[in-house]
Amino acid sequence: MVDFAVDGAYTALTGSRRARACETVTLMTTLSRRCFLERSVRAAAGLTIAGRAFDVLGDERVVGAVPLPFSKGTRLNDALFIGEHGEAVARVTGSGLGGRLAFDLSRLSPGGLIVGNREFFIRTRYPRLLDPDEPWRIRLRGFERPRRELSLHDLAPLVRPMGPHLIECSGNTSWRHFGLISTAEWSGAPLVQVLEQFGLPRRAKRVLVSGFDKHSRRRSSDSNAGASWVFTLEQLEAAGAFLATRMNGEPLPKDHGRPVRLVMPGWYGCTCIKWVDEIAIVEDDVRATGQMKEFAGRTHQEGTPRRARDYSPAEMDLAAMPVRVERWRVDGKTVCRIVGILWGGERTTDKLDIDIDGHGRAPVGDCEHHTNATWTLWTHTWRPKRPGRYRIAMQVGDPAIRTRRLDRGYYVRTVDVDLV
Ligand SMILES: Nc1nc2c(c(=O)[nH]1)N[C@H]1C(S)=C(S)[C@@H](COP(=O)(O)O)O[C@H]1N2
Ligand SMILES: [Mo]
Repeated sequence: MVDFAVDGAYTALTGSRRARACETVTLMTTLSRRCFLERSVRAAAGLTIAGRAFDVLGDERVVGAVPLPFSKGTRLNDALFIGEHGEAVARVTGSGLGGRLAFDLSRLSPGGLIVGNREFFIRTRYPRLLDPDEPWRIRLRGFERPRRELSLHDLAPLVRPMGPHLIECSGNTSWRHFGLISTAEWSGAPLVQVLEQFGLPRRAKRVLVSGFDKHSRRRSSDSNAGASWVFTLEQLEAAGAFLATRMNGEPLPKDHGRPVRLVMPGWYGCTCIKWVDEIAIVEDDVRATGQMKEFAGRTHQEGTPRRARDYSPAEMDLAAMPVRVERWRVDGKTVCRIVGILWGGERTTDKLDIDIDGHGRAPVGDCEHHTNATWTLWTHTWRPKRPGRYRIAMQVGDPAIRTRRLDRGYYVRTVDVDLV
């Protein structure tokens, strides 16, 4: 009974958010809700589930992907992240090159880890000069066969489900509450397969992928027109690059590249060219594109190399940040439940640490990291002793894992906590 009440309270407090989220974010399914209840009931009874003991009042745990909130407690309003005054989240601003939409990360829940098409972050909106009624053609350059272009019809037989993949803008900052990051389920055609099918020359090494990028205004305040990136065939193969035509079961929305975009799993969003209209086999010493140069700093290059071959892969390192700090009242005390994400990198870790206010690192309470393709939700229980402002920094305690952004404090967030 207690658990039912807890679940009820939890739903009541998050209900309105969820109702709003319903439209576009996949929410807890009936099945996972049922599991949630079952697990809550079993946990409350003090049972051991899957070999793990539950200290129900002291330490809330995640079972599988479903969180068990404090079994006897009331959820209060969340503590707010401060010092992130900038653009609003969850509201589209600007148009064309300056068009943006930040996803509201604080809404993530274990059952809602796929972002709907209308909420997925946007960096550059549909170019006004593009005519959606024109049949789409991808120009081919440098291919062996006399073929000059590809149509969507040519791609169709190669399109298949690609599963969930996360995209993060390399310029994802606190200015938009770090909301230039999202995950969707994609369908597309593996790029290397497309190249091979349509006459990839045997000696080909580098491939240029370009997207339509003519906007009525050539420059916006923080970006330049011209979207293209040069990859090696090995990079495309290793990352599992694909030409996406569908997102969350629907044709790509206009702002996300309709009718076709590149998804480069594990690489920053600036390589995920939208409105792909040209694929070219290029010389080994080809010059870097304007896009590569523009994003050199944000993709951790050394300086701004002039040749494409001098760019290192624009991969996202493993990173983590808090996305919500829930305040709960449990036994007359304030207990915080920090919910965060872990993403990027090439291998999973069981060594995620949290450092609150520089008081030293502690392992995160609950984090089961099974994939690098998409984000993982973690939670950490924290009992602040006094009200105040706290800096939350994440670290990975595995020297074999590169974490350039975490090392620099890029995703550190500060919260204001009131005690009750
Ligand atoms: N043609 C084109 N493709 C583009 C861009 C662009 O400006 N023009 N921006 C890139 C950047 S910087 C990012 S982060 C991703 C964002 O993809 P999204 O808007 O679908 O989230 O698209 C990439 N592809
Ligand atoms: Mo980006």
